[in-house]
Amino acid sequence: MFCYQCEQTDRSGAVVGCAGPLGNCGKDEVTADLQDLLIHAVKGIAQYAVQARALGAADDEAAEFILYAVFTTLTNVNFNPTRFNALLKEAADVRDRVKARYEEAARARGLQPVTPAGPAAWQPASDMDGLLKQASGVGVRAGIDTAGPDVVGLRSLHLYVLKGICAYAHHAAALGHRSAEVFSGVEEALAYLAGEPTDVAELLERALDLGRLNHKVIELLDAANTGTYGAQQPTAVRVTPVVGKAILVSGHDLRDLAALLEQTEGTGINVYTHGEMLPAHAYPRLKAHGHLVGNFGGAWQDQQQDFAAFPGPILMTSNCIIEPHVSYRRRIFTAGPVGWPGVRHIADRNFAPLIQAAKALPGFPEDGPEQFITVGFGRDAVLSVADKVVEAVKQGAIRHFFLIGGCDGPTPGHDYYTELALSAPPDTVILTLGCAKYRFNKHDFGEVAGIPRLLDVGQCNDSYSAIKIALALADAFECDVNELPLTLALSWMEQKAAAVLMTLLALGVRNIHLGPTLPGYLTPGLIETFVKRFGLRTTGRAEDDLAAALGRA
Ligand code: FSO
Ligand code: SF4
Repeated sequence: MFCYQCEQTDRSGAVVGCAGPLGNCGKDEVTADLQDLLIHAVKGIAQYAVQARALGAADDEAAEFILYAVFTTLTNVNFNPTRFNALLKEAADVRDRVKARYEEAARARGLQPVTPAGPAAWQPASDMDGLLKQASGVGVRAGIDTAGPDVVGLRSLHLYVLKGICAYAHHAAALGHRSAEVFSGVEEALAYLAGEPTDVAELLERALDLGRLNHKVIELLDAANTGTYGAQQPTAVRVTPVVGKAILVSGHDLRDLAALLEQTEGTGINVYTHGEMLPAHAYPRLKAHGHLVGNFGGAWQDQQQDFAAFPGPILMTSNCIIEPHVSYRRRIFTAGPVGWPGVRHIADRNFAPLIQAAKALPGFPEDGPEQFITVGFGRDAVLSVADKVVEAVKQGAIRHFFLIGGCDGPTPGHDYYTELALSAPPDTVILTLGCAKYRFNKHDFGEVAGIPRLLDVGQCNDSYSAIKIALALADAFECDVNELPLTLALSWMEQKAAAVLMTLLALGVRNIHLGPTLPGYLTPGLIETFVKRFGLRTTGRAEDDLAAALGRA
């Protein structure tokens, strides 16, 4: 096992990375190795898919399988080796189907089909020992001795950005929003990696291309979410319990939540959001369900205490899952790409077992004290007051904007984001998104120039909205986005954030504060390149970064 895809990675040895038997997230070495092999297998599908698509014989079901399979390998998504064993067999079948379609299309045009080398030729070993042997040669560090650390670092960056893209595109596809351009971009990027590229400059340019592709993907996801459930509206969300039976829903998948809300309608069971599901309260067609009563707990890393204290079943619709504690192991369920050995999985959005569990569990015996936070400042809500904001900046009432968000994590360095938000002066506005918001979203920031100082844009999946807001402000001030009085402080914990980072860099956004540490797969040489070319910097001391930001404004 070797894995360095997330911010939690092991930094205690000479080489940064989790090397087993257990990663810091709890991923065991069998699961990690099977995930590596699954990535190898989907590269093989992609090699044939690129050829098939070029001949007009695209297999979009295969493309969706790729999104799903890659999503299962993201940090804190799926820890179940049995699922990976099955996915590997399915990947080989999908590859054979795409290959057959391609060869038939080629022959129909009088062409001799090509046989790509590398992952396309992979055949799954018949037993676990054989699969693990196969996995040992295909991990992210394969080729490090010959290609060198910078090449391997950039290939890793490429893969992880692609993982983020696949996760976002999977969520969009779940709501029926699919794009041939995205499918094709994902297939091409995987096929490119299958060829073990070695050109550093080309790898970097193509990573930026992936950032551009991700921009299209998050636009697609934004259209899927707002098109299906309406544009987010500022909404007060109760953060304390309501008496009665209860179900808690975590993760990012709005379609899963919507299905659960429909199935619990009229049952008397209250539904609560956890972690990244919080912004769901702001979507008109989700909040119309009166039994979506509130938000419970904090960010993903608090889930063991939050779930233990919750008196009903819990549904994880995407990352981040942590090893379920024995106190709630029998009442947590997974859906979609998520998995944990021994935890009941609901693959078809039939949540009857969850509803039955809710009825059998006590629920909350009484109401908690009334306490609310406000969410729902997606692009529509913020841009509807853009004139007011621009005027307030021109008159000096608003001095600076901070975008403080991303993916939270358990390491102590994440306190930086809390300190930065809490020490930002009263004439500043804080935009936030992702689970990093839980570091400060229950604090009362008050208002400035008639608008709330804390604007919750949504999930990390809503980064399209944040980008749209920044670009619209730049337009309104007739300046470049880098000339805005705006500081971006992002925590990148996992691969979706890596995708968003590349999107921002590809859009020309400079001087991003990234932390709390930089990705382990970026070598010192690559970091130097990122610093020089994009002004990328690590988060420093909050007070220094704050002073620098305000001095610049
Ligand atoms: Fe957080 Fe987890 Fe949204 Fe990430 S719950 S850490 S990028 O997976 O997803 O912000
Ligand atoms: Fe380590 Fe992160 Fe990989 Fe888990 S996902 S094994 S914590 S690098």
